[in-house]
Amino acid sequence: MKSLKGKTVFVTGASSGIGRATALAFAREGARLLLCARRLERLEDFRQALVEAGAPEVHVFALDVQKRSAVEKALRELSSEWQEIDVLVNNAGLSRGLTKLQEDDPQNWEEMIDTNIKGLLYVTRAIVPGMVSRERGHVINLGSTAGYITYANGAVYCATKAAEKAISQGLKIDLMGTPVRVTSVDPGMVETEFSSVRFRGDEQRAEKVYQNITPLQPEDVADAIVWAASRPAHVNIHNILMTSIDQANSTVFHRHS
Ligand code: NDP
Ligand code: 8X3
Repeated sequence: MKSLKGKTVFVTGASSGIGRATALAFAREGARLLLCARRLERLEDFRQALVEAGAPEVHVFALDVQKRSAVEKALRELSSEWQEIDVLVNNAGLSRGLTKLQEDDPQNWEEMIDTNIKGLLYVTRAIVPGMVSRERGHVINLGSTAGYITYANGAVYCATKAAEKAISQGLKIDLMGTPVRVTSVDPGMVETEFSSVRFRGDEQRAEKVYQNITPLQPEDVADAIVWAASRPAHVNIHNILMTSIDQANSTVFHRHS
């Protein structure tokens, strides 16, 4: 097992759900944490818990990964002690709506594509060259069961996660000959703010998603991410496809009566 103590881990979208749980899990391993999201106050409130859990240092900053020039500027202007990122977790992401494609609002598509695909690319492009030149690093992307099988009314969200799968595979190929690793962690349903964001704050509709079913918890996904990051340096975990016991794929669920 590779120790993560003192390693610098950058998690995008750490203000909620899987990103937040992942930051905490890396803190418990003694990693230094660099965290971003749009809601800076949430990250600031979270900082003390991370230090208490074991993170020797925590730096948080506001960033909207949809904005290319903001991503480039923020990462270029990081102070020297935060420049050498060992693990990048491209977690920031969202879904908007659950609607037939022909009836959907294109604004929903823009948000999902700009965040889940373009945002991931902007952050990766800014950080991976440094990993290559330092001859160490690991990129861990959040995929989904939605990237394997498209479900009804979710064409564009599923397309963004299929794109994440292709990008993770392509990045691995392009990094051949370097020691930089690439992993895609691909969960099924996880109980986070994801559905509340998808339904723009309609909590009743969001709660129904998780009714009569055991979803994954964000900590389950965080465990898998830390496991992938802590494999020996010569081991590259390509994918971790994971669901709760009540899910077979993105369309087959077992709901308790
Ligand atoms: P949450 O809504 O709980 O968390 C999403 C995080 O992403 C928040 O911290 C949010 O922060 C951040 N984020 C969203 N947009 C941006 C942006 N433009 N710039 C920076 N940060 C952003 O959802 P999850 O934890 O469930 O989702 C995390 C990832 O996991 C996503 O990529 C999602 O697609 C993926 N996933 C989720 C599954 C699920 O069932 N929940 C299953 C499979 C994959 P803020 O709003 O403060 O910017
Ligand atoms: C999130 C899981 O099934 O809600 O990627 O799309 S799902």
